[in-house]
Amino acid sequence: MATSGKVIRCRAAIAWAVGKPLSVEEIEVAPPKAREVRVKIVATGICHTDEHVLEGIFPDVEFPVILGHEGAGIVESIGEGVTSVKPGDKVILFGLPHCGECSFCLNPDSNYCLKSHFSEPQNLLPDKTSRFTCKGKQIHHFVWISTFSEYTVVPEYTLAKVDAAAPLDKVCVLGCGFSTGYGAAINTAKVKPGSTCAIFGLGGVGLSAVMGCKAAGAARIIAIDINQDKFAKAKQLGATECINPRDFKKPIQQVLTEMTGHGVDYSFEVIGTADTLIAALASCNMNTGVCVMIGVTPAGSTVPIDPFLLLSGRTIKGTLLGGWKMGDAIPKLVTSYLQKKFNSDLLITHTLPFAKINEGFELLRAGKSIRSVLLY
Ligand code: COD
Ligand code: ZN
Ligand code: ZN
Repeated sequence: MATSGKVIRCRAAIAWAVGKPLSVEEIEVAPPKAREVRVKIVATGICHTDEHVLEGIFPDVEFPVILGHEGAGIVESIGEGVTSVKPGDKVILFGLPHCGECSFCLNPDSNYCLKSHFSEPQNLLPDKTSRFTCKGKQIHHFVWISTFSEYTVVPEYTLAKVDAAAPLDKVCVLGCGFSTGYGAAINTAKVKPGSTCAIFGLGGVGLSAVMGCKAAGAARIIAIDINQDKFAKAKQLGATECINPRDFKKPIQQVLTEMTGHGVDYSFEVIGTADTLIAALASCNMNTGVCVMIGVTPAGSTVPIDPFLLLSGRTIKGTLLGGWKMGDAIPKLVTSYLQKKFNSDLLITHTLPFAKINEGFELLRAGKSIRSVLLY
């Protein structure tokens, strides 16, 4: 491409400090170095982790920074040694890398790559430099991928080529939110056909867990939220019952235990509070019940768990990005999307031009959007 090897000037949304709105400005994006790829972002979703950074509750982020970790685009140019993509390819980027070489990538049971943010802070690219500058100042990267920029530079192991027929404005949500909830049911819980599931929290990730439970053949899918406006969509996506904890005097775990006899087979916590995590654990049956924690409680908080809940066999486990090894999984998920095996489009309630990014964050904070997608 004509821009290959050159610095590109484009728009990006810069987070200058915690608590400040993002500021859309012109930046310079340097060409990719070895094993890096420069991508023209076409669409990006606004996800909670970006908001957590702006609230100052996501650890180890240096400012100023370009956020965004759910995006899809087209390869503009590649650095030396890149073999998996070429200019013109459609790609989805992901904030949980898949290097294919570390001990966890080589372990078939894990997707937590050691190139992940919690092992190796990702405010710069692997060679410890940034490709972004604005007004002469270096701008930091975020979880390697910084999708809130028209052009971004990422390590090769944070993207995957997808089918050229994929609509990028729709499949961008496979980069985080959809895959997190859907995979939690399929990979982490390994929901069995005929089973009973309970999903706590019906935001984009919780609704994706509903879709995953349905795809896995669950017979009963009980959806729980304090906002009953969420129930219609949950039913459309596969929930068989919807309940509001505020409609009951007794604790929700007791309600669920009575509804199911001995508790559900699988519960999913997709809110991120201590109380709902304890309720989700206590809602699953005492022998084989599995509680999957998707939501993250505020940094530094602890959750008191009665060990007796675990004694007879209940399990509690966490999941990051739904347990998918993203490099392998993303092309296959896109194929399933194109074959209409799931309808992630229903998560996208708002589509906005990139310049309205702060409006997208407002919709998220007010609970008015499931997912907003920004188009460049
Ligand atoms: N009981 C029942 N429902 C509740 C309660 C409660 N006490 N409190 C809130 N809710 C409902 C809300 O009404 C809302 O419908 C839902 O819970 C939460 O939805 P959203 O839209 O705020 O959230 P999601 O689905 O987009 O994301 C939820 C996460 C839990 C994934 C997120 O907040 C989080 O913790 N992210 C970090 C961890 C992670 O895996 N992230 C991946 C995505 S970035
Ligand atoms: Zn996310
Ligand atoms: Zn790895």
